[in-house]
Amino acid sequence: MTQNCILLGAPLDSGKRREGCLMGPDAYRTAGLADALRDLGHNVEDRGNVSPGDYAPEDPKEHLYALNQTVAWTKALNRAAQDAMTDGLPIFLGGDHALAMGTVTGVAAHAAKINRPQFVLWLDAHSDFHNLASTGSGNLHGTPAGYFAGREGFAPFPPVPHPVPRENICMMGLRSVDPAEREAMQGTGIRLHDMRDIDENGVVKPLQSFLEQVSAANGMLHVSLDVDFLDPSVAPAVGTTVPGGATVREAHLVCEILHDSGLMTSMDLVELNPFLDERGRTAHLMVDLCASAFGRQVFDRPTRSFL
Ligand code: HAR
Ligand code: MN
Ligand code: MN
Ligand code: MN
Repeated sequence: MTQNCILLGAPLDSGKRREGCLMGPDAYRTAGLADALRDLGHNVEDRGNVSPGDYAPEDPKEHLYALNQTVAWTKALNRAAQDAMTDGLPIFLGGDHALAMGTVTGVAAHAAKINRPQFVLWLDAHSDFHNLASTGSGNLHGTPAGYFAGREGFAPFPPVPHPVPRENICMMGLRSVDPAEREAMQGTGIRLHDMRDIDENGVVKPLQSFLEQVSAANGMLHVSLDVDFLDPSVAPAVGTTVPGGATVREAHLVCEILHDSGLMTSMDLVELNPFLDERGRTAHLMVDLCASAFGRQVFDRPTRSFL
């Protein structure tokens, strides 16, 4: 299916202390993302970069790092996401994972407008399910899933009128989950697939099962791909490396199945830090994965062959 892909740069670098993710959008452009999607027959519009606008100076006594800046980004990205959803399939070029506070709440607001349920596939070493009280590091890129799932304890962030129901969230690749996050997710119905689960069962079965749920509900599906879903040996350009991640083929297979499902309606590419890359290899791998999610494959399979 031909998609109207809308590239939106989100050079947000405020979700943690180590800088460099602000270069992410340009690294994806340099690595040829737009042409890769066009070569697959899609329409591509690059809307340039979103800006957070003005925000108050940060309070040096504040435990939360760059709080005001991240609130400003959240508002701007929420608006940009709602706008883009009316025109096509947005691909948000991060930026660190704090951007998902804006992108996911924005796409979920759009889904509510058109009366469809929102689903989220979270591909990440981390669950990012803290709230502002539970984060030990004060790094807000550890909180977006908690925010869009509607956890309490997020003022001064905007309230979330359309939280993503926890039963509509699937996380794959987990291998770094803090005790407070584990407790907050326990018994909530979030589908949690850690790396052991993937070692034992592979990516296909858990993904298929989730996609069947999305399809049965006529849901919208947001896919949030964190670079650290992948093993750092193949994707070194990330600040928070956790060994034991997904292989190149596991990640491609997830993306290929996503394409065949025809269910994805929006996507984030996050946590790429080009300053840490080796001759662009991580940026190129992320572009290749995105291409798989938009139909690049050796031989065509019948659409929705997984169902
Ligand atoms: N859980 C840790 C914290 O809250 C680490 C969070 C790191 N998050 C990311 N994104 N790198 O997935 O500080
Ligand atoms: Mn196709
Ligand atoms: Mn993350
Ligand atoms: Mn992560």
